[in-house]
Amino acid sequence: MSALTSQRMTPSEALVETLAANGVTDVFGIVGSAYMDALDIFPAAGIRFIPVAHEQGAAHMADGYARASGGHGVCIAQNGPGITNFVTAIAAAYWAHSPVVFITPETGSQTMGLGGFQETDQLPIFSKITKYQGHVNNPKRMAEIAARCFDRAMLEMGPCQLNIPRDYFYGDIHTVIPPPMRIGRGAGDEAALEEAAELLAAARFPVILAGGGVIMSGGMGEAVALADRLHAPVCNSYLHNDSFPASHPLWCGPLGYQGSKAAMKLIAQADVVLALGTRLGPFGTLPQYGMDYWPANAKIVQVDADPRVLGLVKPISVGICGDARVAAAALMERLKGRELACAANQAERQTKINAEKAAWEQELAAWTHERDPFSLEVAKDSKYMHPRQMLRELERAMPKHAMVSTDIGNICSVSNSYLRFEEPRSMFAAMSFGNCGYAFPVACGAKVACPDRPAIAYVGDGAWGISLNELLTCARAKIGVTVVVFNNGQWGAEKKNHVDFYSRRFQAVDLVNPSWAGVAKAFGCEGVTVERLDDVGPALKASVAAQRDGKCTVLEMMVTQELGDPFRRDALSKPVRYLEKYRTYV
Ligand SMILES: Cc1ncc(C[n+]2csc(CCOP(=O)(O)OP(=O)(O)O)c2C)c(N)n1
Ligand SMILES: [Mg+2]
Repeated sequence: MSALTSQRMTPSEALVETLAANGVTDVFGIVGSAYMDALDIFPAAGIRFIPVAHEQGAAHMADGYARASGGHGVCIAQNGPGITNFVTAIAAAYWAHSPVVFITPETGSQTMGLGGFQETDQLPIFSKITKYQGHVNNPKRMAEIAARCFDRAMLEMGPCQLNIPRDYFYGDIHTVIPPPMRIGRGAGDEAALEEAAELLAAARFPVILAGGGVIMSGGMGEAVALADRLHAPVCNSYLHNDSFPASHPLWCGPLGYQGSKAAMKLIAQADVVLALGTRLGPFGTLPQYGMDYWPANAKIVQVDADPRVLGLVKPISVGICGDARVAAAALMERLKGRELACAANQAERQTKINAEKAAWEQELAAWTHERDPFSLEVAKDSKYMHPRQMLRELERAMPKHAMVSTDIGNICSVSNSYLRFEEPRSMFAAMSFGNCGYAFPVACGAKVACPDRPAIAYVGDGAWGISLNELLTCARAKIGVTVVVFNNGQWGAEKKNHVDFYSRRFQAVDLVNPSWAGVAKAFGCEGVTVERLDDVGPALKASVAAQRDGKCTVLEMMVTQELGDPFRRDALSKPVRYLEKYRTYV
């Protein structure tokens, strides 16, 4: 019988059939009575339920799964506390533009408002971090509203909530299972595309800024073709180092915090920037290394699938609401046979690109440790590794097709200079939401989605404390990931602010750690303590080999307490105190 024929079923069956119709094979969560009636039939629908340690982990895993696979990531939890545990991870998925469908069973419709058990109003909590909130207000509408969540998550690229009063899983209904509705975005407005093509054809120094939209649209090939045609240097947008192949001669590296000076120096010279699939987020375009590189006088052509971000942060000359891949192809088509002003100085431009890249490589190679007074002091008598050297060793040993997730912290930020990729869906950084504890569960979800690719999480030792509970999930479900824990014994990124702004009045930034390798072993995972640079590469390779056997390994990197540039130089100021008792706190 076709799915479009109405059939008698229960709402639980309608939900599970809708998941199956959307190709769902994995769901993350913690078991709960609220949705047990649906969970019971997951196996018969070919859906694996992956039990986690904390619901935040489940939603992060759904995010990682979505980012790695390009499909939906799905999670579910018990009404009330299970659902509120989702909040941080859903906010993170929102800013990562992940099509996560999170299913939120709610307290029963008969007692809602009476303050019964595990009751809270579950829609307002997520109202600002979802693209759509579907509330099943009648059990007969289960399939319709569930299907809409899946459709909208893809249409708008972000988390959608499916809220279901728990008594609505039961019943006797007749329903159709709506087939998935995937709407193509197209290239965008014809006139805008024409205007953009004209600007690009007249440009003397065009630069492409390849953003997350290139990855999500599957448009890397089109971006490469366009770059080749224009012979334009290509920068990755902040934390999207996988938006353009690093081995390509036109690749210049990422903009933003701890990004590539070559990319910054080259985009600074642009007369036309094609911002392809990027919202030009404010944090990702801030001055770095003392350089205000954004080309304020350049013409900016911005392409994004979300019309609301066009011209939002940076003034633009042309805005194109379209799919990055299709828009790039359409621009290519419009440049066909056209004379390009930038063809005249192509060789000169490549020479500049090569020179800037070589200079940056040289600088990085010589930048073996941080050189500010605090860093020199703390590293002087340390027997541990300099973080930058350790990151370089990881880079050298990085396996092909690796997926790397990165957390929020000083060393994770510095790693931005050392993460280069050839293929899309390879870098999963905690994006603009910036929550510590993101990387590990996201790597777990990515690994479940792509079991044949190596999955590696970079995590600071502070952030590790937030997320390490999911080692249980890895051990139980045999999820083979490598966690590189940077053990510097401090919440380093915040300590850096104490150094730079608070006269080293350290407070709550020093960490007393157990042996993280020992902890990993106690959880049933592998654990290795690495103290020497020579051991970094072999340890990474061995852990990646062990992933094939479903083994999760924690590599505990013993590093000095030196600290790279601060995160929020832009947002902090020197303390001012007026009251006598605080006078010395400056
Ligand atoms: C959930 C959450 N809590 C607090 C912060 C503030 N914060 C940003 S970076 C940081 C320190 C990270 O320390 P660690 O993970 O050890 O990495 P390190 O900076 O030492 O490399 C903190 C606490 C945050 N971003 N997210
Ligand atoms: Mg730390």
